[in-house]
Amino acid sequence: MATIVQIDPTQQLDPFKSVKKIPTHEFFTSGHRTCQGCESALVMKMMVKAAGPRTIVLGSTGCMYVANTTYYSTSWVVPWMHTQLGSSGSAALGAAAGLKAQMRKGKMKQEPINVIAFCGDGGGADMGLGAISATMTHPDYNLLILLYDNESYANTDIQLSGSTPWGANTTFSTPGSVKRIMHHRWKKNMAGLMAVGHPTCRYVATICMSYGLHGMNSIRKALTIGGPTFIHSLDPCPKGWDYDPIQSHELGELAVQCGIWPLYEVEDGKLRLTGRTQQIADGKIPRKPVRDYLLRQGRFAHFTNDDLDYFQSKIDQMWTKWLIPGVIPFEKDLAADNPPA
Ligand SMILES: Cc1ncc(C[n+]2csc(CCOP(=O)(O)OP(=O)(O)O)c2C)c(N)n1
Ligand code: SF4
Ligand SMILES: [Mg+2]
Repeated sequence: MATIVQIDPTQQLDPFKSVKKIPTHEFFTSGHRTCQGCESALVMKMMVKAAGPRTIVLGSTGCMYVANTTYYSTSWVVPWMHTQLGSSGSAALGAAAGLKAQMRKGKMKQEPINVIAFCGDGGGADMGLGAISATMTHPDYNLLILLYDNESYANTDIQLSGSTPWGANTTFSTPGSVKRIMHHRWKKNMAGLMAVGHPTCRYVATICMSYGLHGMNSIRKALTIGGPTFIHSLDPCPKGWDYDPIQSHELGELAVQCGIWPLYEVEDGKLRLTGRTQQIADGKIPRKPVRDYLLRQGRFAHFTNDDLDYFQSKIDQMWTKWLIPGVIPFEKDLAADNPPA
């Protein structure tokens, strides 16, 4: 017989109905040294604004640690702790378990406190994957892991990670005159991996803070549902992607609009496309060509037309063959592939 696990109450964070309803209080404020146009810094600001004041934030090494806590200054207004590069999962689980024990022993007031651990793509999709995966199998602790994905090990000068797109120019994959494409692997599918491999994780979502209300409401939903939850955010990074910082917001929108970054959530095993992605899938707005997105970034400046066509064919394949790319079959298409007898 399955063990029934008692999950502690969570804060009931209703979605913000519109941008006008978003509170003006800031819990991630001035004092950081991220680059101009850094979308990951925006993610931190919106993440903790969505969560509210009764929140503990834990962050693994990376730009969002180093640039946010330099020389005894910090932009965090809520309690914050640094954790080692690969240990956002362990830190989240440990903090949630510690709070639970303190409250059970009467050493702290019983109240729901949000525990959010963030990690970069290097820290989350590569180095800390094991700890995150283990944490997602503990249904009796309330915590959120937010992976902010700038598609490189940005803080140490833009080395490629398992989340770097095919062909991108990084300090580990600089195009040369003999060999143009130096990175041949397709981006790792973290949200799909978390959703499919961890039935104890009740909520997984992809977000991009160019759609801020959507991103904040996904965070509020994750924290309200409780148990271990996971959100993957795509964050344009002017330094690593090589573009003028003024374009950050637009690039995030383009990533969604060209279909390279589908927005979806998996709640209790049920998949739902969200935001612009849903509108594209419903045929309400067209999916833009991926070249519109790639050619805005210096990291793809060496692409030939053949490279762009190949990239487009991979995105098309994601959209026609998979609903969560690479993991969950797209039902509409499966039906077409296998017509009823
Ligand atoms: C175990 C370990 N290896 C290497 C480093 C050096 N290091 C510090 S930050 C960083 C980059 C992390 O990349 P990511 O998690 O993607 O975060 P980003 O810097 O892109 O925000 C690296 C490799 C470290 N701190 N710890
Ligand atoms: S390198 Fe990228 S992620 Fe790091 S602070 Fe600069 S813009 Fe932000
Ligand atoms: Mg990174």
